[in-house]
Amino acid sequence: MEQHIDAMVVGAGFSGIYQLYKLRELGLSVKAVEAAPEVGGTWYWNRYPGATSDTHSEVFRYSWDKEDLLTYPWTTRYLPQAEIKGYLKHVVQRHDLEQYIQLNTRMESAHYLDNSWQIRLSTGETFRARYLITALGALSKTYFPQIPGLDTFTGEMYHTGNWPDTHDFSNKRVGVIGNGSTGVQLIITLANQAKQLVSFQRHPQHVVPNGDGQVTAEDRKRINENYDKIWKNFKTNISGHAITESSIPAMSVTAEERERVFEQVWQTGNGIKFLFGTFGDVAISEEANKEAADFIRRKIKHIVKDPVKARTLTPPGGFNRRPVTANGYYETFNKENVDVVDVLNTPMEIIPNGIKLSDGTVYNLDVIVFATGFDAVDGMYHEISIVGQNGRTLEDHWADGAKAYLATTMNEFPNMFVVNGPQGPLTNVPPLIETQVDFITGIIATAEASRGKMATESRNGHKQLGLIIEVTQEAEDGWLAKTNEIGAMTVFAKGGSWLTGANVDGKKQAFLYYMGGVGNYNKVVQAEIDAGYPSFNRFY
Ligand code: NA7
Repeated sequence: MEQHIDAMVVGAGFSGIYQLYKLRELGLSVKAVEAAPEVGGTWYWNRYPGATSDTHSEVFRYSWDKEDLLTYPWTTRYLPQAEIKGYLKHVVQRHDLEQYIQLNTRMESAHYLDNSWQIRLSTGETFRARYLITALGALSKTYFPQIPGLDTFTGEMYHTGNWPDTHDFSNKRVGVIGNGSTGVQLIITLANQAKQLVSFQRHPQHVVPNGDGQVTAEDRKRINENYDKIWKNFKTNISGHAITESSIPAMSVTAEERERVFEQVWQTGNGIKFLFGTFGDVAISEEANKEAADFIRRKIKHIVKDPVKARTLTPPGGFNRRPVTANGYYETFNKENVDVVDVLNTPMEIIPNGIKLSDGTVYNLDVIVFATGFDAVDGMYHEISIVGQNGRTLEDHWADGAKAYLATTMNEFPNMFVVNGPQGPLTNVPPLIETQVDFITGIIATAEASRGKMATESRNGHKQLGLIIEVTQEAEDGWLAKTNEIGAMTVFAKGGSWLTGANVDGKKQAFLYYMGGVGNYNKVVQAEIDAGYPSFNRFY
């Protein structure tokens, strides 16, 4: 038996929760489904030791509930995972949204049939919804590289993005594969718990301290008084972080001044500020970027006492990935129980009792942790069968790489929207989600308004389906072309990371992110709204 609703929201993390709230505000009948046993999304699954947001606490939250914004407590400059999950749970309770959320439930398929979406859930239930909004998270499909011998290991094996309820590392020998933002947080934390910790590192990263610390009552008062300015800055700057960005070219100042500026950010944090707040061209000029990378290389040499470890930890190339930021990473390798090995030049294989390098060295391990990241942005979508108009599958539509107009919607998938989809800006995510959810909700409101009008005009009481909205192929292609063009102008083009799909073996490489800055992205979104959604087809 099909159950009829106005809208289905898939996922109950930052995106799904706000989308549910907004559609309820429109007066629609909405159901949200969430695979996990709790709300939280990314912040439910990523609960490895040390998991922390690396965005300042004051902007790692929603801005739409002003009262909550000013009163909900936090105490540190960056939020630990449990606090973020707790915050999202609080928002759900505060706005009485629990009744619309079905936990432990996945959407298995969605098929656009007879002008609405037929949706099948893992529980066996089937729904019909006029609108389908997927809020699956950009970093939710864990990536497990096929390292030789993977299945032979007899010890414990975990992925950071799917962490177990219980674990105990005391007195254990732990191998960590991966040293991105996740691996770095994990290594710093586990080094204090494990008997021995070895980082099996392929490419070293540039890790900048984050300047974490307590937020005092005075700090909070100042933040509260400045919130309007803080959000305005987010909406108009490049990074979307609570930092002052620089427009000064790195080479326009003396070497001493460059050193002073880099040092000041190194002392106060963080990695995003190091990229955008030191000099205005670190993300676009190879020369400026090299200056930043050289500074970090000098820091590593100075901090890490063992010259072999220091050499292994030093990245030879550019500072051209999503910045990694955490306190005390390089210092961690001065501990006797912590080591790092280079698995790019001495490739590894997993053996029953640990990891063996190509030079014959064997590391006996009790635990291997995969901090190997995600099949980012579109990874989760390949697990669901989504069929749009004329039998067009999302797999086909994304055969040459995932794409969505303004990261929110695709041609031939009418009345379907994705939150935080491909080609959105690389930025602080919660406020971006608000922009996208507001945009999506605005489009739905337009369709609903016309439906109301049709219903009024209908004399014979026929059920009216209302307006169907679909982005044009031209608009989608145009946005993709712009994204690729801008991405190619940045240092990230050579970064070989999840931003371009380069981290996953066999994945099509293209910019999954719009690198033109969140301010410019917001302008394009606003222009679309102001012009009455000219990039959309409408039909009944
Ligand atoms: P990342 O940043 O994608 O990092 C994944 C790490 O895993 C990275 O160090 C990879 O090395 C390593 N990796 C992946 N495959 C392998 C194999 N086959 N062998 C050895 N090492 C491997 O994921 P994170 O979870 O850390 O962070 C994702 C985002 O979450 C982050 O940017 C923040 O926005 C929050 P590589 O450098 O590719 O050689």
